Amino acid sequence: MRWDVFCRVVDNFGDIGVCWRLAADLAGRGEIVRLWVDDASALAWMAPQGSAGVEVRGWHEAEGTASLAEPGDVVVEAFGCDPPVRFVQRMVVRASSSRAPVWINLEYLSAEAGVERLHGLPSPQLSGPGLGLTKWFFYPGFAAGTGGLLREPGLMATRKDFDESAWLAGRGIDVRDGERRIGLFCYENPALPGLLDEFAQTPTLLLATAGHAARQVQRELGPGLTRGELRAVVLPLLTQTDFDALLWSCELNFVRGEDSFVRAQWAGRPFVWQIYPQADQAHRVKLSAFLDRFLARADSALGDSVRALWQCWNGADRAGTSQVDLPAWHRHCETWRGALLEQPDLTQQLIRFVAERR
Ligand code: TRH
Repeated sequence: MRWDVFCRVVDNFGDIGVCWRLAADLAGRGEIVRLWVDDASALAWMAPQGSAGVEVRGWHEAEGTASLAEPGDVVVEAFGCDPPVRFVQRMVVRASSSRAPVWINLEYLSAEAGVERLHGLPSPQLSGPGLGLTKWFFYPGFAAGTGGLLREPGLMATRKDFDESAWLAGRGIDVRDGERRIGLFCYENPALPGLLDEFAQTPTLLLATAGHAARQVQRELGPGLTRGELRAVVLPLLTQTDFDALLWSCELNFVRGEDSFVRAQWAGRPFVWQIYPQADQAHRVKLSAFLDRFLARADSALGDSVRALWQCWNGADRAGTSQVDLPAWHRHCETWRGALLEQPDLTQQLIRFVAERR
Protein backbone atom coordinates (compact mmCIF):
# COMPACT_ATOMS: atom_id res chain seq x y z
CA MET A 1 0.00 0.00 0.00
CA ARG A 2 1.03 3.63 -0.41
CA TRP A 3 1.13 5.54 2.88
CA ASP A 4 1.20 9.28 3.58
CA VAL A 5 2.43 10.03 7.09
CA PHE A 6 2.05 13.63 8.28
CA CYS A 7 4.22 15.06 11.04
CA ARG A 8 4.33 18.51 12.56
CA VAL A 9 7.31 19.16 14.79
CA VAL A 10 5.82 20.96 17.80
CA ASP A 11 9.00 20.94 19.86
CA ASN A 12 11.72 18.54 20.92
CA PHE A 13 12.49 15.39 18.96
CA GLY A 14 9.56 13.12 19.78
CA ASP A 15 7.18 14.03 16.95
CA ILE A 16 9.69 13.32 14.23
CA GLY A 17 11.27 10.51 16.27
CA VAL A 18 8.02 8.55 16.43
CA CYS A 19 7.06 9.34 12.82
CA TRP A 20 10.44 8.30 11.49
CA ARG A 21 10.36 4.99 13.36
CA LEU A 22 6.87 4.31 12.03
CA ALA A 23 7.75 5.29 8.45
CA ALA A 24 10.94 3.21 8.42
CA ASP A 25 9.19 0.24 10.03
CA LEU A 26 6.36 0.36 7.46
CA ALA A 27 8.90 0.53 4.65
CA GLY A 28 10.85 -2.35 6.19
CA ARG A 29 7.69 -4.44 5.80
CA GLY A 30 7.37 -3.60 2.11
CA GLU A 31 5.03 -0.59 2.33
CA ILE A 32 5.70 2.57 0.31
CA VAL A 33 5.82 5.65 2.50
CA ARG A 34 5.91 9.40 2.04
CA LEU A 35 6.71 11.26 5.24
CA TRP A 36 5.43 14.84 5.03
CA VAL A 37 7.08 16.95 7.68
CA ASP A 38 7.22 20.69 8.38
CA ASP A 39 10.77 20.50 9.75
CA ALA A 40 12.92 17.58 8.69
CA SER A 41 16.16 19.01 10.11
CA ALA A 42 16.45 16.44 12.94
CA LEU A 43 16.49 13.58 10.43
CA ALA A 44 19.96 14.70 9.35
CA TRP A 45 21.37 13.29 12.58
CA MET A 46 18.60 10.90 13.65
CA ALA A 47 18.53 8.92 10.41
CA PRO A 48 21.29 10.21 8.13
CA GLN A 49 21.16 7.12 5.91
CA GLY A 50 17.41 7.44 5.35
CA SER A 51 15.51 4.25 4.67
CA ALA A 52 14.69 2.47 1.41
CA GLY A 53 10.99 2.92 0.78
CA VAL A 54 10.62 6.20 2.69
CA GLU A 55 10.50 9.48 0.80
CA VAL A 56 10.75 12.58 2.98
CA ARG A 57 8.72 15.52 1.68
CA GLY A 58 8.15 19.07 2.87
CA TRP A 59 4.75 19.74 4.42
CA HIS A 60 4.11 22.60 1.99
CA GLU A 61 4.54 20.21 -0.97
CA ALA A 62 1.37 18.41 0.11
CA GLU A 63 -0.46 21.73 -0.25
CA GLY A 64 0.44 21.97 -3.93
CA THR A 65 -1.61 20.72 -6.83
CA ALA A 66 1.07 18.64 -8.54
CA SER A 67 0.36 14.94 -9.00
CA LEU A 68 3.06 14.40 -6.39
CA ALA A 69 0.49 15.35 -3.79
CA GLU A 70 -2.15 12.79 -4.79
CA PRO A 71 -3.16 10.92 -1.63
CA GLY A 72 -2.13 7.30 -1.33
CA ASP A 73 -4.09 4.40 0.17
CA VAL A 74 -3.53 5.39 3.79
CA VAL A 75 -3.12 8.79 5.41
CA VAL A 76 -1.68 8.86 8.91
CA GLU A 77 -1.71 12.13 10.79
CA ALA A 78 0.50 11.91 13.83
CA PHE A 79 -0.83 13.41 17.05
CA GLY A 80 -3.78 15.19 15.43
CA CYS A 81 -1.53 17.37 13.29
CA ASP A 82 -4.23 18.12 10.65
CA PRO A 83 -2.91 17.45 7.15
CA PRO A 84 -3.05 20.44 4.79
CA VAL A 85 -6.58 21.40 3.68
CA ARG A 86 -5.85 20.97 -0.04
CA PHE A 87 -4.51 17.50 0.57
CA VAL A 88 -7.62 16.53 2.53
CA GLN A 89 -9.78 17.95 -0.27
CA ARG A 90 -7.98 15.64 -2.67
CA MET A 91 -8.66 12.73 -0.33
CA VAL A 92 -12.36 13.55 -0.78
CA VAL A 93 -11.93 13.66 -4.57
CA ARG A 94 -10.16 10.32 -4.51
CA ALA A 95 -12.99 8.90 -2.39
CA SER A 96 -15.53 9.97 -5.00
CA SER A 97 -13.66 8.42 -7.92
CA SER A 98 -12.14 5.30 -6.37
CA ARG A 99 -11.49 3.95 -2.92
CA ALA A 100 -11.23 6.49 -0.06
CA PRO A 101 -7.84 6.56 1.65
CA VAL A 102 -8.00 5.10 5.15
CA TRP A 103 -7.42 8.11 7.39
CA ILE A 104 -5.75 7.43 10.72
CA ASN A 105 -5.10 9.75 13.62
CA LEU A 106 -2.16 8.21 15.46
CA GLU A 107 -2.58 9.41 19.02
CA TYR A 108 -0.13 9.98 21.88
CA LEU A 109 0.87 7.02 23.99
CA SER A 110 -0.87 6.66 27.33
CA ALA A 111 -1.37 3.90 29.88
CA GLU A 112 -4.72 5.34 30.98
CA ALA A 113 -7.65 2.92 31.02
CA GLY A 114 -9.74 5.01 28.61
CA VAL A 115 -7.34 4.20 25.79
CA GLU A 116 -8.77 0.72 25.26
CA ARG A 117 -12.22 2.28 24.85
CA LEU A 118 -11.10 4.98 22.41
CA HIS A 119 -8.75 2.90 20.30
CA GLY A 120 -10.18 2.17 16.86
CA LEU A 121 -13.18 4.49 17.12
CA PRO A 122 -14.35 6.20 13.93
CA SER A 123 -14.77 9.94 13.66
CA PRO A 124 -17.05 10.67 10.69
CA GLN A 125 -16.18 14.09 9.25
CA LEU A 126 -19.44 16.04 9.33
CA SER A 127 -17.91 19.35 8.32
CA GLY A 128 -14.64 20.84 7.11
CA PRO A 129 -12.47 19.88 4.14
CA GLY A 130 -12.79 16.15 4.84
CA LEU A 131 -16.61 16.18 4.82
CA GLY A 132 -17.88 12.68 4.14
CA LEU A 133 -14.63 10.92 5.08
CA THR A 134 -14.02 8.96 8.27
CA LYS A 135 -10.99 9.45 10.45
CA TRP A 136 -10.02 6.55 12.72
CA PHE A 137 -8.41 6.95 16.12
CA PHE A 138 -5.45 4.69 16.63
CA TYR A 139 -4.03 4.61 20.15
CA PRO A 140 -0.69 3.07 21.04
CA GLY A 141 -0.77 1.35 24.38
CA PHE A 142 0.42 -1.28 26.80
CA ALA A 143 -2.61 -3.55 26.93
CA ALA A 144 -4.64 -5.82 24.72
CA GLY A 145 -7.26 -3.69 23.00
CA THR A 146 -4.79 -0.91 22.20
CA GLY A 147 -2.63 -0.40 19.12
CA GLY A 148 0.51 -1.63 20.91
CA LEU A 149 4.01 -0.19 20.69
CA LEU A 150 6.43 0.38 17.84
CA ARG A 151 8.82 -2.57 17.69
CA GLU A 152 10.58 -3.48 14.47
CA PRO A 153 10.57 -7.22 13.64
CA GLY A 154 14.32 -7.71 14.18
CA LEU A 155 14.68 -5.51 17.24
CA MET A 156 14.85 -8.14 19.95
CA ALA A 157 17.29 -10.32 17.99
CA THR A 158 19.58 -7.31 17.52
CA ARG A 159 19.20 -6.47 21.19
CA LYS A 160 20.16 -10.01 22.18
CA ASP A 161 23.35 -10.04 20.09
CA PHE A 162 24.36 -6.53 21.09
CA ASP A 163 27.93 -6.10 22.35
CA GLU A 164 27.93 -3.10 24.65
CA SER A 165 31.71 -3.08 25.21
CA ALA A 166 32.31 -2.90 21.47
CA TRP A 167 29.72 -0.15 21.05
CA LEU A 168 31.18 1.95 23.86
CA ALA A 169 34.72 1.45 22.58
CA GLY A 170 33.58 2.41 19.08
CA ARG A 171 32.34 5.71 20.46
CA GLY A 172 35.63 6.34 22.25
CA ILE A 173 34.01 5.92 25.69
CA ASP A 174 36.50 4.64 28.20
CA VAL A 175 34.90 2.09 30.51
CA ARG A 176 36.37 1.36 33.95
CA ASP A 177 35.83 -1.75 36.06
CA GLY A 178 33.39 -1.37 38.90
CA GLU A 179 31.75 1.71 37.47
CA ARG A 180 27.99 1.68 36.92
CA ARG A 181 26.80 3.30 33.70
CA ILE A 182 23.83 5.62 33.64
CA GLY A 183 22.26 7.20 30.55
CA LEU A 184 20.67 10.62 30.85
CA PHE A 185 18.09 12.02 28.43
CA CYS A 186 15.93 14.63 30.15
CA TYR A 187 14.43 18.09 30.06
CA GLU A 188 15.88 20.72 32.44
CA ASN A 189 15.26 19.07 35.77
CA PRO A 190 15.46 20.66 39.23
CA ALA A 191 16.14 17.23 40.71
CA LEU A 192 19.32 16.69 38.70
CA PRO A 193 21.80 18.52 41.00
CA GLY A 194 20.80 16.35 43.98
CA LEU A 195 21.03 13.23 41.87
CA LEU A 196 24.54 14.14 40.76
CA ASP A 197 25.49 14.48 44.44
CA GLU A 198 24.25 10.96 45.00
CA PHE A 199 26.07 9.62 41.94
CA ALA A 200 29.27 11.22 43.27
CA GLN A 201 29.23 8.73 46.18
CA THR A 202 29.70 5.62 44.00
CA PRO A 203 31.88 4.99 40.93
CA THR A 204 29.56 6.13 38.16
CA LEU A 205 29.87 6.96 34.49
CA LEU A 206 27.07 9.25 33.37
CA LEU A 207 26.42 9.38 29.63
CA ALA A 208 24.61 12.64 29.01
CA THR A 209 22.80 13.06 25.70
CA ALA A 210 23.11 16.19 23.58
CA GLY A 211 20.73 19.04 24.39
CA HIS A 212 19.18 19.78 27.80
CA ALA A 213 20.88 16.87 29.60
CA ALA A 214 24.34 17.76 28.34
CA ARG A 215 23.88 21.46 29.07
CA GLN A 216 22.63 20.92 32.61
CA VAL A 217 25.36 18.39 33.42
CA GLN A 218 28.03 20.73 32.08
CA ARG A 219 26.64 23.59 34.12
CA GLU A 220 26.54 21.49 37.30
CA LEU A 221 29.85 19.66 36.97
CA GLY A 222 31.90 22.33 35.22
CA PRO A 223 34.40 21.69 32.43
CA GLY A 224 36.06 18.76 34.25
CA LEU A 225 32.73 16.87 34.16
CA THR A 226 33.50 15.16 37.46
CA ARG A 227 32.25 15.23 41.04
CA GLY A 228 33.59 12.79 43.65
CA GLU A 229 33.41 9.32 42.12
CA LEU A 230 31.20 10.50 39.28
CA ARG A 231 32.48 11.29 35.84
CA ALA A 232 30.32 12.32 32.93
CA VAL A 233 30.68 12.10 29.19
CA VAL A 234 28.72 14.47 27.01
CA LEU A 235 27.55 12.71 23.87
CA PRO A 236 27.00 14.18 20.43
CA LEU A 237 23.60 13.79 18.79
CA LEU A 238 23.25 10.09 17.99
CA THR A 239 21.40 8.31 15.23
CA GLN A 240 18.25 6.58 16.47
CA THR A 241 20.05 3.25 16.11
CA ASP A 242 22.89 4.48 18.30
CA PHE A 243 20.40 5.99 20.72
CA ASP A 244 18.98 2.50 21.23
CA ALA A 245 22.51 1.17 21.65
CA LEU A 246 23.11 3.76 24.36
CA LEU A 247 20.04 2.50 26.26
CA TRP A 248 21.29 -1.08 25.87
CA SER A 249 24.71 -0.10 27.24
CA CYS A 250 23.57 1.43 30.53
CA GLU A 251 22.46 -0.21 33.76
CA LEU A 252 19.98 2.57 34.37
CA ASN A 253 18.44 5.00 31.89
CA PHE A 254 16.74 8.32 32.39
CA VAL A 255 14.43 8.91 29.43
CA ARG A 256 11.67 11.35 28.54
CA GLY A 257 8.79 12.10 26.18
CA GLU A 258 7.38 9.17 24.25
CA ASP A 259 9.79 7.42 21.93
CA SER A 260 12.78 7.08 24.27
CA PHE A 261 10.35 5.95 26.98
CA VAL A 262 9.26 3.03 24.78
CA ARG A 263 12.79 2.23 23.68
CA ALA A 264 13.93 2.07 27.32
CA GLN A 265 11.32 -0.63 27.85
CA TRP A 266 12.67 -2.67 24.94
CA ALA A 267 16.14 -2.27 26.47
CA GLY A 268 14.92 -4.32 29.44
CA ARG A 269 16.98 -2.23 31.84
CA PRO A 270 15.79 -0.08 34.75
CA PHE A 271 14.59 3.32 33.59
CA VAL A 272 13.18 6.52 35.00
CA TRP A 273 10.73 8.47 32.86
CA GLN A 274 10.49 12.23 32.76
CA ILE A 275 7.08 12.79 31.27
CA TYR A 276 6.46 15.66 28.85
CA PRO A 277 4.91 18.32 31.12
CA GLN A 278 1.49 19.70 30.21
CA ALA A 279 0.17 23.04 31.42
CA ASP A 280 -3.06 21.55 32.83
CA GLN A 281 -1.06 18.95 34.82
CA ALA A 282 -2.68 16.14 32.78
CA HIS A 283 0.74 14.51 32.67
CA ARG A 284 0.46 13.66 36.39
CA VAL A 285 -2.49 11.38 35.68
CA LYS A 286 -0.64 9.80 32.77
CA LEU A 287 2.42 9.21 34.92
CA SER A 288 0.41 7.51 37.66
CA ALA A 289 -1.49 5.42 35.14
CA PHE A 290 1.76 4.07 33.76
CA LEU A 291 3.25 3.46 37.20
CA ASP A 292 0.12 1.57 38.27
CA ARG A 293 0.40 -0.75 35.28
CA PHE A 294 4.17 -1.09 35.34
CA LEU A 295 4.38 -1.82 39.05
CA ALA A 296 1.22 -3.89 39.44
CA ARG A 297 3.23 -7.10 39.82
CA ALA A 298 6.30 -5.70 41.55
CA ASP A 299 6.78 -6.53 45.21
CA SER A 300 5.76 -3.68 47.42
CA ALA A 301 9.25 -2.53 48.47
CA LEU A 302 10.39 -2.30 44.86
CA GLY A 303 7.13 -0.72 43.74
CA ASP A 304 7.19 1.94 46.45
CA SER A 305 10.81 2.87 45.87
CA VAL A 306 10.50 3.08 42.08
CA ARG A 307 7.30 5.12 42.35
CA ALA A 308 8.90 7.54 44.82
CA LEU A 309 11.94 8.01 42.59
CA TRP A 310 9.84 8.63 39.46
CA GLN A 311 7.60 11.08 41.26
CA CYS A 312 10.55 13.02 42.60
CA TRP A 313 12.18 13.10 39.18
CA ASN A 314 8.94 14.57 37.84
CA GLY A 315 8.47 17.38 40.23
CA ALA A 316 10.53 17.53 43.36
CA ASP A 317 13.87 19.15 43.93
CA ARG A 318 15.44 15.91 45.19
CA ALA A 319 15.44 12.45 43.73
CA GLY A 320 17.63 9.52 44.68
CA THR A 321 18.19 6.06 43.32
CA SER A 322 19.83 4.60 46.41
CA GLN A 323 16.55 3.36 47.90
CA VAL A 324 15.87 1.16 44.88
CA ASP A 325 17.17 -2.40 44.63
CA LEU A 326 18.74 -2.21 41.16
CA PRO A 327 19.08 -5.98 40.48
CA ALA A 328 15.41 -6.53 41.49
CA TRP A 329 14.36 -3.60 39.34
CA HIS A 330 16.33 -5.03 36.42
CA ARG A 331 14.53 -8.38 36.78
CA HIS A 332 11.23 -6.56 36.94
CA CYS A 333 12.00 -4.66 33.72
CA GLU A 334 12.82 -7.90 31.94
CA THR A 335 9.55 -9.45 33.10
CA TRP A 336 7.64 -6.33 32.03
CA ARG A 337 9.30 -6.42 28.62
CA GLY A 338 8.42 -10.10 28.30
CA ALA A 339 4.75 -9.27 28.87
CA LEU A 340 4.87 -6.43 26.31
CA LEU A 341 6.42 -8.77 23.77
CA GLU A 342 3.25 -10.86 23.90
CA GLN A 343 1.41 -7.95 22.25
CA PRO A 344 1.48 -7.58 18.47
CA ASP A 345 3.55 -4.51 17.63
CA LEU A 346 2.00 -1.22 16.52
CA THR A 347 2.97 -1.33 12.85
CA GLN A 348 1.65 -4.86 12.45
CA GLN A 349 -1.60 -3.84 14.15
CA LEU A 350 -1.88 -0.69 12.06
CA ILE A 351 -1.43 -2.57 8.78
CA ARG A 352 -4.13 -5.05 9.84
CA PHE A 353 -6.45 -2.27 11.03
CA VAL A 354 -6.14 -0.48 7.68
CA ALA A 355 -6.63 -3.67 5.66
CA GLU A 356 -9.90 -4.31 7.52
CA ARG A 357 -11.19 -0.84 6.64
CA ARG A 358 -10.35 -0.73 2.94
O1 TRH B 1 12.18 14.81 22.49
P1 TRH B 1 11.10 14.33 23.35
O2 TRH B 1 10.96 14.98 24.63
O3 TRH B 1 9.75 14.37 22.58
C1 TRH B 1 8.53 14.85 23.09
C2 TRH B 1 7.54 13.80 23.29
O4 TRH B 1 7.38 13.03 22.15
C3 TRH B 1 6.22 14.40 23.67
O5 TRH B 1 5.28 13.42 23.86
C4 TRH B 1 5.81 15.32 22.59
O6 TRH B 1 4.60 15.91 22.93
C5 TRH B 1 6.87 16.35 22.44
O7 TRH B 1 8.09 15.72 22.11
C6 TRH B 1 6.52 17.32 21.36
O8 TRH B 1 11.37 12.78 23.68
P2 TRH B 1 11.14 11.43 22.84
O9 TRH B 1 9.72 11.22 22.52
O10 TRH B 1 11.83 10.39 23.58
O11 TRH B 1 11.89 11.68 21.47
C7 TRH B 1 13.25 11.79 21.38
C8 TRH B 1 13.72 11.19 20.06
O12 TRH B 1 15.04 11.63 19.78
C9 TRH B 1 13.76 9.67 20.07
O13 TRH B 1 13.30 9.18 18.83
C10 TRH B 1 15.24 9.36 20.23
C11 TRH B 1 15.86 10.50 19.48
N1 TRH B 1 17.24 10.82 19.81
C12 TRH B 1 18.22 10.36 18.96
O14 TRH B 1 17.92 9.66 17.96
N2 TRH B 1 19.51 10.68 19.22
C13 TRH B 1 19.89 11.44 20.28
O15 TRH B 1 21.09 11.69 20.48
C14 TRH B 1 18.86 11.89 21.17
C15 TRH B 1 19.23 12.71 22.37
C16 TRH B 1 17.54 11.58 20.90
